[in-house]
Amino acid sequence: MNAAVENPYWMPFTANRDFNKKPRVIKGAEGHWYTTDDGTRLYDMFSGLWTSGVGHCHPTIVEAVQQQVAKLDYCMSFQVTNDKALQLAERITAMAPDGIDHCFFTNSGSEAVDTALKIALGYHRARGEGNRTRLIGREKGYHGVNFGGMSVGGIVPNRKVFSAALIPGVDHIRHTLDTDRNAFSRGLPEHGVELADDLTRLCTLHDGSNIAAVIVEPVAGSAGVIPPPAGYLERLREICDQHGILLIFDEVIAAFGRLGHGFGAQRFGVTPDIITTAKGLTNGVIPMGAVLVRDSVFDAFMQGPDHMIELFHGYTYSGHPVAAAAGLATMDVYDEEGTFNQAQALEPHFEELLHAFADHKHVVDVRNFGLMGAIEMAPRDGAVGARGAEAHKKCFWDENIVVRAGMDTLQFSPFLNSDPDEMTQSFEAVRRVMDTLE
Ligand code: PXG
Repeated sequence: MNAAVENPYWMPFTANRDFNKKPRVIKGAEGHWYTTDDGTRLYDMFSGLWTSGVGHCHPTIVEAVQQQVAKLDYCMSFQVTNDKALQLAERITAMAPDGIDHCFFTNSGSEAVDTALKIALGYHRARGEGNRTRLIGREKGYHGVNFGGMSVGGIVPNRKVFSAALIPGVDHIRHTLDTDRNAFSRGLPEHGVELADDLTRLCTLHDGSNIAAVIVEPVAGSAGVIPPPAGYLERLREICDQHGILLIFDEVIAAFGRLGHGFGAQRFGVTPDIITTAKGLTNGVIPMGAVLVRDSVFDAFMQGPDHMIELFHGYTYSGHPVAAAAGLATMDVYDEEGTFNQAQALEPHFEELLHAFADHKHVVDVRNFGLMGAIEMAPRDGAVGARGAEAHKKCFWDENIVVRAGMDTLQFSPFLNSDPDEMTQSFEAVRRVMDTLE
């Protein structure tokens, strides 16, 4: 065993050796706070991992899970289903934009993305357009870590080692981060709608009739919160329509209140053909993802003999009853507590707190939309990411707050039902940390 790593747990997206020098272990949570193994309380500025919008261990969801696991712990998901999965599919398609009426369950966002890509390919083939095989992503996009999502994704370190195994026939449109023109924008940046026309370039190059689908996050999350330029998503929709290309919104982060609505599509007034989601679907309590599709997409598969499986795809745990029960309870909380309105009401305060960092000596950009926010710091000479990593550690150890650092960009995903004063105090703590950074 590597002497520096005695811990058998190989942690995901983690500097394992560094972590093991001084492990940070969380053993409890309630509302907006975590508790560590030494009893320290930590304020969570990231809502889990964009997951837990209504807070940790919400009693309504906890109780629903407890009851369900004692009643129906599992049931086969092929040719049979359970009552909770049916109810949840109804509930979230009712919440989805008009015309999006079918729901396929997965266990994560990565699986939702790979499922959506397969559905796009199957859709065109079922309609006699099997030549439409090309998939288009966007630079800086994050669509999970499975082969499809990694291939359409555009975050370089996630692709680098696996370059030879990326699926063929994938291309990318340009990202929309433009700090020269848009730094310190509040909400949607003014410049850059023309970047959507990069899709026209790819339609010219490959001929649009060969392209199956385009996948984008409405607001790029993992790459450091990159809201789309005003008018950009509308333009993408137009170009897709011109060429018969399916538009997929990856709403693993954007759905369920993060942008103040059930779905980001509703915030933007742009309806895609397919939506992928996860995270807030169960408030992070039990892993679950979903792919929502337009009627026309579903209908295209419904042909051939009735006894024949229409889509040869699915997971042992698709529509798991305990996950679905968590999802239903989460939807109850969203309705009963008016979570999406709470989130909208917090936006101005969150925006003020973030943009107050604009004058900080290390800060080169501040970006926000809905309850997604980022403070980008300049990298140190020859040590990209070091300043962000130090900020992350100091927030944790010195200020007892949990933030997320992607290289030198601090990211914030406040609870949808945050207490405004706690939000203020947590940003004061971030400033104290940033003031100590070289
Ligand atoms: N799509 C999007 C847009 C995501 O944000 C996934 C797909 C994959 O979901 P799963 O459930 O397979 O992890 C995500 C996940 C970050 C961060 O630092 C974000 C995610 C994962 C890890 C880190 O912002 N989002």
